[in-house]
Amino acid sequence: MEHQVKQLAKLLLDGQDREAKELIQQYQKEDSILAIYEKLITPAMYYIGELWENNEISVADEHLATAVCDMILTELSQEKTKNVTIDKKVMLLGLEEEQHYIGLRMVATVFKHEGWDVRYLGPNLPLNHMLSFIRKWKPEVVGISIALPYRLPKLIEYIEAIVQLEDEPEMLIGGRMANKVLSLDASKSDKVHVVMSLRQLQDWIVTGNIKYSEEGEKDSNATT
Ligand code: B12
Repeated sequence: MEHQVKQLAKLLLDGQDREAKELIQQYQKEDSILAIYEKLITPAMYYIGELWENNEISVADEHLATAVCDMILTELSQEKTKNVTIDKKVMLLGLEEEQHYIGLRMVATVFKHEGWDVRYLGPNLPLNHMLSFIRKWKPEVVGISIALPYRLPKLIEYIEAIVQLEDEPEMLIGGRMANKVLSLDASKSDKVHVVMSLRQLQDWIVTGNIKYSEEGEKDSNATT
C-alpha cells in the first residue's frame, strides 16, 4: 500500500483531482470507504505533512493538496449510504483556533453512512457557541477533533463545560492527539470516549464499546 499512498500524495500535490479520484476508485471496488480513508487518504496526508516538515514541499503545495483532498472527500461523502435512518444526532467540531478538519469530515461521513443525523460545524468553534448549539439542538453525541498538543488545555475546558450541562451528551474525542487525551483526568468521565481510529469509531457506533489495543487503557461503554 505504501506505493499507492505516495502515488496519491503526489497526485494531490500536483492538483490532479481527477486522477486522484480514479486511484481511489480502484480501491473502492475492493475496500470499504472506511478502509480507503484509513489506509490510503489519511497516510497520504500524513506523508504530505512529513514532506512539509522536511521542507521538501512549500506551504502552497500543502494547501493545494489539502484543497484537492477536501474536494474528493465531498464526492466520497455523497456516495452510497446504507438506506437506514437512526433517530440519533451527532454534532462535530474542532476547538477554537483549530484549523485541521480533514479527519473530522471523515468522521461525519462514517456517521452519515450509519444513518445518523449529522451536524458538521467544522473547525474553530468557540466554546460558548458550541454550548448554545448543544442546548438548542440536543445531540446525543458531540465529536471533537484535536490535532495539536498545545490545545489539550482548551480541550479540557470544552469537556468540563459539556459535563456541566443538564442533559450532557456523550463525547467522542479523536484526532492526532487522541492518545494524549487518554491520560487526562477529564477523559475519565463515563461520558467521554477517546477514539483512536475510524474503525474504533464504527465499532462504537455499532456496539457502544471501544476496544483499546494496549492493556490498561480505559474501558469505554456508551449508553446511547
Ligand atoms: C493539511 C495540514 C494543515 C492545514 C489544515 C487544513 C485543513 N483543512 O485541515 C493548515 C495549513 C491549515 C495547517 C496548519 C497548521 N499546521 Co498542519 N498539517 C496538515 C497536515 C499536512 C495534514 C492534516 C490532515 O488532513 N491529516 C489527515 C487527517 C485525515 O488525519 P487526522 O486529522 O489525524 O484524522 C484521522 C484521525 O485522527 C481521526 N480523527 C480526527 N479527528 C477526529 C475526531 C473524532 C471525533 C474521531 C472519532 C476521530 C477523529 O480521523 C481521521 C481518520 O483517519 C498535517 C500532517 C498530519 N500528520 O496530519 C499537518 C500537521 C498536523 N500540522 C502541523 C502544524 C505544526 C501546523 C501549524 C501549527 C503550522 C503553522 N506554523 O502555522 C498550523 C496550525 C493551524 C491551527 N491553528 O490549527 C504539524 C503538527 C505537529 C505537532 N506539533 O503535532 C503537522 C503534523 C505537520 C508536521 N509534520 O509538522 N495544517
